[in-house]
Amino acid sequence: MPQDASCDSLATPTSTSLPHTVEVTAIITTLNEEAAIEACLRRTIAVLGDDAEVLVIDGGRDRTGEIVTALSAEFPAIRYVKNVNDRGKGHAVHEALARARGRLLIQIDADLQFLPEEIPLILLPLREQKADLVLGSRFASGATRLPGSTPPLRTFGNWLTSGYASLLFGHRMTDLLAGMKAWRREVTEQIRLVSENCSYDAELPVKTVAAGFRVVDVPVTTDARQGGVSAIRVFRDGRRILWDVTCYRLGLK
Ligand SMILES: Nc1nc2c(ncn2[C@@H]2O[C@H](COP(=O)(O)OP(=O)(O)OP(=O)(O)O)[C@@H](O)[C@H]2O)c(=O)[nH]1
Ligand SMILES: [Mg+2]
Repeated sequence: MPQDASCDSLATPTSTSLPHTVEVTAIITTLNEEAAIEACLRRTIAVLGDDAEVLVIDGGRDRTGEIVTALSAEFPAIRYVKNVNDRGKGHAVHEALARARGRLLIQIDADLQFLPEEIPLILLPLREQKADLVLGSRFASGATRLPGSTPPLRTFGNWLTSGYASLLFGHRMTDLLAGMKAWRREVTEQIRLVSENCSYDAELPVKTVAAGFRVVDVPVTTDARQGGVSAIRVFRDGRRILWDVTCYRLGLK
């Protein structure tokens, strides 16, 4: 499939707007993920089946685009979008939502910390109508954390933000910042996502809870990042996420 036109929209779309024509859309945002993206896509395609599309929204400057475009010739389900004025992971997800045609949506990080083989596990509660949004949790009972997957400082930051958001929104979430999550498209048709940076990971589940949808944690396996460099700065981003979660609660964002 040909590469999508580059996107550089002024008014960022924030919700799912196209009618759904496939069962599943997988959203993969990338910032210089040339080391992991091919394996991530092959492993994702292998578990999704035919009635699916995979959107890669790329804000980086490495060979990710080249690799994804070549793979899209082999797998027509893959669409590559060069996010020209990329403003962060949240912005990339907004651009994906404007293009997504799935009844169910999955967002999985490209760095293979979360395993594409476990995508069916997080889709199950949606398919069984037991949840509207599912978080692939590194910290729920039954989760497996492989060596290097959850360094202590990040684990503490995640524990703090997850606990704070759970208290504020009255619903226990064990891994607010899960890098693999899935939801019914009605969720992102209804809620309004505004954060263009890393706060997106918190904004989606808390606004989903606030809108009265069912949010469920499913224990998953996590591994260390496979190559590339993390975009996260623990103190800067931790503070930002705590502040933004407060703003979401107060209706300021
Ligand atoms: N388009 C785009 N993608 C991004 C940006 N920042 C991160 N990503 C992608 O979003 C996913 C999550 O980013 P990571 O840097 O792995 O963040 P994280 O998983 O929260 O942090 P680590 O635990 O350190 O890996 C990866 O696939 C990144 O390539 C960005 O600014 N723009
Ligand atoms: Mg990561």
